[in-house]
Amino acid sequence: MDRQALINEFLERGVVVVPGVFARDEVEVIKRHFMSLNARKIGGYEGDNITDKADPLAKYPRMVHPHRWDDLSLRWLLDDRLRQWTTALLGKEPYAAQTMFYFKPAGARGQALHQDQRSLEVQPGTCLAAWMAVDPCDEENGCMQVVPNTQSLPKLCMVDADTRTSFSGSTVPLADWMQPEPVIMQPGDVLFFNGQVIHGSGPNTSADRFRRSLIAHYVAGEAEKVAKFYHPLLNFDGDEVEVGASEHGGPCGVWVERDDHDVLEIVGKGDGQGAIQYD
Ligand SMILES: O=C(O)CCC(=O)C(=O)O
Repeated sequence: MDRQALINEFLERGVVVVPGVFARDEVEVIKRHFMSLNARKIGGYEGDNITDKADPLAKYPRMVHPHRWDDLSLRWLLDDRLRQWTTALLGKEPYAAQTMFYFKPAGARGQALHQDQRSLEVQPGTCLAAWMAVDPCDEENGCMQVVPNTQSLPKLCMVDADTRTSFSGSTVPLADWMQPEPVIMQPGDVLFFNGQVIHGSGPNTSADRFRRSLIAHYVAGEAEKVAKFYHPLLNFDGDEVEVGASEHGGPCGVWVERDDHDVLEIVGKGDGQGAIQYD
């Protein structure tokens, strides 16, 4: 594996897959651990409001912030391999903000395209996701979809998502020059992408395959504020780090057509008005 080539890829495209960060037997232990928690109805996130009992996600709700009560999740979040990779990609050791586990069983909806910075609201700087495949992921079982080269975009204004294919209710529109790419991964591979990168996933259309993933979000070490939902941040030694609470909202970008080409216009707070070229 050419480490520097992977770092360069991240710097150029805002996204990179590092193969085999975790070994297959480690991932197997993680998989069994979360399946056992789910079987005991421990840790399912209720904030997604999935009330239809026939929805596959009702039986397998994602977990949000399990590192706050689950030692395995905490150890994974602060694992030295993730410390090394996140530090190499960001140029400075970040703080840990979040873990999530997605089960995504057969028939489950995906998550519409979005930017994580919209949720974490890191200031200054941005966040970095480390998304580990627990199962082989491909288009059939709803692998991740990313839009490379969107790492420098500002936050985009959200619109309603199609909730027949997405469990989350909002999404970001794409410019005419953007094309989501499927990310094919094997268990133990980690996809890294920064907080502005547009990403999401489609439904799991397989007959019987899960598409499980363990996800961490980190924030760049110079951050002074992060949305309250992600407090407390941790450093890689597991100590809590004090930062301020950022607010949601503020100016955001919408695509407008100019000379047959989509460009971004920033709307929102009065002083943020005006068209900016972000292509
Ligand atoms: O795993 C997925 O399907 C989507 C995950 C995601 O978008 C995220 O972690 O921000």
